[in-house]
Amino acid sequence: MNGDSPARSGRRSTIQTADVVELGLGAGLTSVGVTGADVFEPALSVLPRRKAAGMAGTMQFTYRNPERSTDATRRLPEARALVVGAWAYPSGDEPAPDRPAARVARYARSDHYRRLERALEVVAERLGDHGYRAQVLADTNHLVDRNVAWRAGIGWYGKNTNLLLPGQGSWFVLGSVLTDAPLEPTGPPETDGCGRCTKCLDDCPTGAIVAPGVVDATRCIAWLVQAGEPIPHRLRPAVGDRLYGCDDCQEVCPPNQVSRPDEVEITDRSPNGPQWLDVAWFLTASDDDILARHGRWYIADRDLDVIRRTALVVLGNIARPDDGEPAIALLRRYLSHTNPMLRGHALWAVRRLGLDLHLEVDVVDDETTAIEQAAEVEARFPSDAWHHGDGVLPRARP
Ligand code: B12
Ligand code: SF4
Ligand code: SF4
Repeated sequence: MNGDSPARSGRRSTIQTADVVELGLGAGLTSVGVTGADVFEPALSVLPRRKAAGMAGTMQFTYRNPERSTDATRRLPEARALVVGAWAYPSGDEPAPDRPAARVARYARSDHYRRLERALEVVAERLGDHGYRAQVLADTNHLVDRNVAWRAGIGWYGKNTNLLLPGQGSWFVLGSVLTDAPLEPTGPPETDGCGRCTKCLDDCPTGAIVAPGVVDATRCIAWLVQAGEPIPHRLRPAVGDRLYGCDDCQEVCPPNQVSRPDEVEITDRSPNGPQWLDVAWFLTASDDDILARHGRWYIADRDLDVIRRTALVVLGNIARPDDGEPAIALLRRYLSHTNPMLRGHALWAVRRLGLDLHLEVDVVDDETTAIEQAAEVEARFPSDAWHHGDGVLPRARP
């Protein structure tokens, strides 16, 4: 997976924070910072609280073992510092095609994580040349990436929980190099760049940002489309045309409205793949074909029916009368699919499109009905305690 540059000899030569920052910027990172390898306290206290409040749903990632994901020395006991970098991805949009098409969030249109890792590997290799151990960690279960970036002072926690870089916004992926080099930290943390703005809270289509800095993942479309369970009924219309990821809370964010000075350069350095994908293709392609094109996406248990389930919801949300027979043929096929979750989502799409008369929905069996009934469960509303934020970061009150 990620590179580990072990000390190449017993001898170590000096390397300064300024050197690694310059190296990272030269490798294409937009911002580079350094923080110590001590425990990431905010996340250590927040992860278990969010989990206990039911806001993590079935998510694992950093939630699986907060003691590990907030303590880099679990990975490298002699670690002294983390060099964190932000890799920019294009923020542009493509016009929607004239056929039922599903939307992919910007960060997932191309393998920006791989490009981020390559840039971080340049830093790791140089640390290795100086005789230090260095490991690249980007988007793993082992480290809370945003907390590292925040403590290194490269950006602030937006109320949508994304990490924003001053003057650059949040269209970045984040990763770090863990090292035993005694690098001086950058910083201090940025306390607040949001001010009185609340646009992301107001405009999230599912109300998933339940308080400033608090996302309830069980309502967040970015998680719903990845999770292996049926998508709750009341949230299916809000999924809209999104097949993978959701960008709404970043699209409405004022700091992201300002065009980045180097957007053209970013697009050259890290070009994006298509924004729009053919829904019918996902409902007819084999597992192997889907994996060949989109295998780098997180798909719960690598079960491609999870993607097909979301494609059925998208079809139910966006099909138009003039899509006619092809959409009906696809839904007919899925009404008798062997997977009851897919039968249930097809049934929902049929009803949403008012196609009940064209299709024999009375064939619906008990198993499908049970799954759909379970998906009727109302999304929870967390206690008022969350409406005051986590209170673990020093910042101005909204
Ligand atoms: C789990 C996860 C998710 C989950 C949960 C997200 C969440 N907000 O918790 C889901 C699947 C929903 C998700 C969605 C997305 N994710 Co995600 N995700 C992760 C992952 C794997 C772990 C994050 C984590 O530990 N969350 C746990 C909670 C506790 O952390 P937190 O929300 O940051 O909590 C902090 C704040 O609450 C803050 N805080 C505390 N009190 C207060 C008070 C106030 C007022 C404020 C403002 C903040 C604040 O301190 C807390 C502790 O650090 C990381 C990768 C990694 N290994 O770190 C990527 C990561 C966070 N995701 C990323 C991305 C790109 C996204 C999406 C934009 C993708 C998309 N377009 O669909 C969306 C954004 C949704 C959103 N608004 O967060 C990037 C973020 C880049 C950035 N610029 O911030 C990361 C870092 C991946 C990467 N390596 O680049 N993600
Ligand atoms: S990613 Fe979408 S659903 Fe999740 S918090 Fe942001 S706007 Fe809401
Ligand atoms: S939309 Fe406003 S409140 Fe939300 S993250 Fe952006 S600046 Fe902050």
